[in-house]
This record gives sequence, structure tokens and C-alpha cells, in this order.
Amino acid sequence: MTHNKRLLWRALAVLFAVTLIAASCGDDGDDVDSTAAPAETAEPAADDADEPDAPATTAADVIEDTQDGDLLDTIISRGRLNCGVSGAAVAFSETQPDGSQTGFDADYCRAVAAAILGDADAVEFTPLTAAERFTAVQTGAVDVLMRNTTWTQGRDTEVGMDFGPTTYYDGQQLMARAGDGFSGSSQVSDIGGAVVCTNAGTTTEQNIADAAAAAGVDITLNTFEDFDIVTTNFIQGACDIVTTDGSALVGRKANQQPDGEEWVIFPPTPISKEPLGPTYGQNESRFADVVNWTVYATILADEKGITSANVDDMAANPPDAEAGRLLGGEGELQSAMGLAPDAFWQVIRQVGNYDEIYSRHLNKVGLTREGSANAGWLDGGLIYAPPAR
Ligand SMILES: N[C@@H](CCC(=O)N[C@@H](CS)C(=O)NCC(=O)O)C(=O)O
Repeated sequence: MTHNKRLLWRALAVLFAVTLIAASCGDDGDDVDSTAAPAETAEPAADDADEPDAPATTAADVIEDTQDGDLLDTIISRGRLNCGVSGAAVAFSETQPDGSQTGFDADYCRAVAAAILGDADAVEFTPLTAAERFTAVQTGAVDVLMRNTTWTQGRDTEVGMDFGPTTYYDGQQLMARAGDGFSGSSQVSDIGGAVVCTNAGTTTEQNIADAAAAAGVDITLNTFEDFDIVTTNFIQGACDIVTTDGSALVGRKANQQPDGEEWVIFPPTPISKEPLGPTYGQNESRFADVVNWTVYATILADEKGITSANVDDMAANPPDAEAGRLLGGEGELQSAMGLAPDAFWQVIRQVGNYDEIYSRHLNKVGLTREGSANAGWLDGGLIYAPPAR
């Protein structure tokens, strides 16, 4: 394909991606204020959420033809990783007053930068709403999303994304006021007649519509541009119930529950599976390998007790051959991936292992690994990495 033809395809891809967003967001956004007006008010419909109906030509079809060069090489020559985050996800990615980002997802951006560039600070963070996020990857505005993004079949195929290892196993729940008669054991069958609010462009919209239909209850579903606006409307009483990933509800309750009010999260078993993890454009295999093995390196280091505090000693005296390889010693495989041999040593030294990253950000809002799917596989959880050999 000629260069000009590639440029034409790229322009078409951008146009198409913008159309996708327009289709998935309706008229939300511009006219949303922070008080009451919802982005979209609708009875739950069968297919109006998250991604549009399958178009004749999908983003996936065109993206393959529009990628010039190799993304890993591009990032190395740019000297910076462009990482898309939420910026409003409590404990996952929060924009600080000075513009910096903190949180579990933000640290996974830093981990990838440490692996590729040897510098955890070589990251440009871009806060994105749920509805903006996939276009930002497809247009090249960001290299990767670390944005509480759920891995789904549609996103993995017709939307044109690829997904890395799940870093946080989540599930959708609902949050309401105890004073309205709800408790932690309430069920979806108890929410008939309620105004339920969430943010646009998410798995959340479709899940709650499906769950309400399955439970045989009618709800009014209002969607807003982002979850800050959703929470404001909940606090002001415009929403009876808010719904999203359970981790976000826990974070919002920890930070925003007004004095004298009790917010409850239910049902005890989430209404959906929300495996969250890194997301990037499809068919960028070298970059994908690096993102994936950066996550695996943090998990393997956790398994082996390698921390940011002891990584130098562990590199000098590895507890086993696999640890030695991972930290850049004999038989290392990082060079074959286009990285420096010490790439994962940098990740652990500068950012930490999985447990350090998790505990640093999530424990303080009450999200603990023990007994959850986010425990290591040896402790009955799902956090697991393939062998580094
Ligand atoms: N995991 C879901 C939902 C992602 C999402 O955008 N969630 C909301 C609520 S967690 C959000 O804006 N997050 C930032 C926040 O907590 O405000 C998806 O991938 O669609």
C-alpha cells in the first residue's frame, strides 16, 4: 500500500472512529451540567449502550491498514509513553491539583514506561472519559489505556482493541442510601421504579438494563458524561441509585459519603464480570508483549517476594533461575523483546511488584486482596502469570 493510500485510510479510520463515538454517546456531553440534566434519559433498551450495532465496515478493519511503523519503536524514539487514564477513578487514577496522576492504573502506566524507557516518569497522562477512550487509541492520541476498562468480546473484535492481562477483577454493583430502605443484601429485584444513574460509553449501561429486565423491574436509566457528575447527582437526590464497577463505588463511598448518611453497596454478588486491565490497538504485537510482560513481571515478583526495597539484593542473589532471568541475569529474555536486559528490574525498583502497587492505592479505600479474586493464585485468587522462560 502506498504512503498516500495509508494516509487516506488513516483519515477514514479517524472519521469512522469519531462516528463510533457519536453513535455510542448520543447527545451527551455539551449540554450536561453538574446539577441535574442527564446526558440521556431512557427506559433501559436492549441495545443502546456501550458500543454501537456492528457496522458494515468496522474500526477493526481499517486500523490494521493505518498503522505505520512499530509502536514500540515509536515510543522509544519519542522517549515517552502516552497513557490514557480516567483521572476521576478513586484510587485507580486521580488527577491531582498539580496535574499529576496517582493510583493503581497510573502506576501501571509508570511500570510500562520504566520497562520501555528505564524511567517511570517518562509518561504523558491523558485523562479520558469512558466514551472518549477507544477513539484516543485508534487515532494514536494515546499508546495504551490504563482506564478501568473491561475486557469484552465486542471491544476485542469489532471495536478493534487488544487486551492485556487483567490487573483487577471487578464486578458491577449498585449503591443507594440506607435511608431509602436499601441494604448490602438488597437485590436488583428491589429497585423497581428507581432512577438509576451511570456514565455513558460503559459496559455498565447495558448490564443494568439487562439485569433489570431479567429481574422483571422497570427503572429509569439516566446516563451522564462522567462519574463525577453521576455522583454529584446522586448526592443531590436526582438519582436514587448509582451503578458502576464495585471498586469505584467503594472509592466514591470512602471519599464522598456525606456525614449522617449511609450509602450501601449491593447485591453481594455483582451483576456482571468486569475484568479490568491494559488495552491497546490491535496488531501491535511487540508493544503488546511488553505491556503484558510488564504486568506479569509485577505478578511474578510478588510471588517470589521481590519488592522495590530488596530488588537489588534479589538481582545479585536471585532466589531462583526465573527470578534471575526476570531481573536481567543469565538467560534473560528482555533483550529479545526490544528492551534493556534490566527492564523489569527497573519496573520493580521504580514502581514495585503487584502487591506493592495494589496495597499502596487500594487498601486505603478498603479494597483488600485477601479472599478476593485479586489474591494470588496460590492464595485462592486469579492473579497468575505464565512462566518467564
Ligand atoms: N469498567 C467499565 C466502566 C468504566 C468506567 O468508566 N467507569 C466509571 C465508573 S468506575 C468511571 O468513569 N470511572 C471513573 C470514576 O470512578 O469516576 C467499562 O470499561 O466500561
